[in-house]
Amino acid sequence: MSSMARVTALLLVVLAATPAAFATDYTVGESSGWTSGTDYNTWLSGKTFNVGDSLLFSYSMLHSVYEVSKSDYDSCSSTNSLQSYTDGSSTIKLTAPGTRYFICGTFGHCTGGMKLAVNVGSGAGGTNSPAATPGTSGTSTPSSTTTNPSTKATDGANAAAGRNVFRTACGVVAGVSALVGLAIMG
Ligand SMILES: [Cu+2]
Repeated sequence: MSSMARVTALLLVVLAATPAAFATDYTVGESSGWTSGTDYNTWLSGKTFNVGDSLLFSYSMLHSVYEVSKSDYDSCSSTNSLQSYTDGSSTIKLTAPGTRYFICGTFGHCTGGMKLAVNVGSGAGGTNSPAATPGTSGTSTPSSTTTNPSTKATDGANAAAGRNVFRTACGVVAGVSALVGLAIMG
């Protein structure tokens, strides 16, 4: 039984550690890379980004990557950028949940659609909850079913005892009324 518990504990540790193992490196724009003329909303569709994932921007010297605020993303302004990358191959790690905004710094490229907003989820919770459910339901269900028959047995015994008391009372009443009847006649 203790070895069983040890296996379960080990399994829970492995499951808790899995999200890190599923960290994904996304190449922005796939084979097209980070360039003008690519629809990055199409590239984003169907993808979920979590903490621990990375974005790889691959681009020629005509382009650059500027991480900016939401308002600068909307207005395509790179003057107050949070980070800038110009080396042609930039890996950006998604370290916290929230939305990250990237634009190209070359004039006209962002307004032409060379911009990317990535929604980063926490990545926790979804993998933890299904693992916890089978373990707890498996141990609690059999113990509750074994208590039910014993309570039914005592209920039955109480009912039988009640019937016996009723029968005795009937006998006493019958005996008393018979004696009363004899007394009246006599
Ligand atoms: Cu560009």
